Amino acid sequence: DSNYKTKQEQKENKLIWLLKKCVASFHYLKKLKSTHILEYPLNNCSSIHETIKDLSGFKLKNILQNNTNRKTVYLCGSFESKEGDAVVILEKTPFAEENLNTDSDYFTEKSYLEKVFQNDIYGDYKYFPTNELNTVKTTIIHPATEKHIIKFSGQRCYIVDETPEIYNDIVLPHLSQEQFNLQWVYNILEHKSEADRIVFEDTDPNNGFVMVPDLKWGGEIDTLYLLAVVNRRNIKSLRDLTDEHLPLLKNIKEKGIEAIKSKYGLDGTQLRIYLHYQPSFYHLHIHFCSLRHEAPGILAEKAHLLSNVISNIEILPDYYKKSTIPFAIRENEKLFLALEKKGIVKKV
Ligand code: M7G
Repeated sequence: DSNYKTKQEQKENKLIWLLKKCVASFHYLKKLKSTHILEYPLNNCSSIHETIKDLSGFKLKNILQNNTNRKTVYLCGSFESKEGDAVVILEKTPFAEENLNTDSDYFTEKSYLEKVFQNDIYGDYKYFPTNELNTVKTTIIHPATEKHIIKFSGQRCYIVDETPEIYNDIVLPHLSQEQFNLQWVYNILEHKSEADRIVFEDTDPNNGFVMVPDLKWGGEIDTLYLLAVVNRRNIKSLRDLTDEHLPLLKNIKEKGIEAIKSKYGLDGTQLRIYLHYQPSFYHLHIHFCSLRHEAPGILAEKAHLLSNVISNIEILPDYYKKSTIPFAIRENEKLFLALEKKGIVKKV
């Protein structure tokens, strides 16, 4: 009889334990949703990207930034009958050398000239090349989070000298609350998106990676921009790298260069290969860019050449755990507020 009773109690205890687990999981999911980790709707059916044909449904709210050097404008708005904000990026594309030949429509009557004025031997014209030669690279982010809107706003930047203490006490806890969703990265790794764009893949779980054209790349060789996304999911950024990752970093460098050489004919000496700190996306990835192209994010406060990274770790295995790594931050970012509260940065 007492044996039966203990068994009953055990069953009841197990049930209570299971119930408690369910409640905890529910609270955990709720918490994830309230942070920015689950920021996208789980149901993708309402995605603007399935149906959009033109920008007639775009309702412009404001211009986040107009970069005349890059001939790029960053717009914030929304789409008719779609929930949420959208960021639309319009970029006038560079000339592609492969289109500059005598057969191209630049030099036929399909493209036309409008004279503005003439003075002696000097003439000023507006030229209207055919549509094919005149594309505007367009990136649409929808639904866009507040963090996307901040990322593309032309705000004042500040340099923060991030010591390991600042990273561990302020930046890292902030990252677990606030970071961009990594679904697009996992979609690449799992061949759910951009599978037909893969330039190279090494499936090794530890040292492997997938190389794809970067979202920013318009496709001209002169502005070549590829991204190597590592298979491992536990490396957030440069900060996490130690000698344990040397085989991975060397593998990416060697095979990434080889892949670009064989597909695009561009030599390794013509590539700028680097990591960003801070990155926007905390899943390790390496940028491979044409040396001739001044891509966004190649400035000293953000880009770390892969060769330097490898060398620093070879000299000191935990170099990036111990060093102060400066980075630039916009004043409307939430992390800025956290750093400001601790007196680490101050608005000027
Ligand atoms: P980052 O160093 O984390 O941030 O780089 P950054 O945006 O400040 O440079 C992430 C890189 O991933 C950037 O170069 C983006 O252009 C690129 N990227 C972002 N998304 C959302 C995608 C995507 O969906 N597909 C591809 N192929 N590249 C992306």
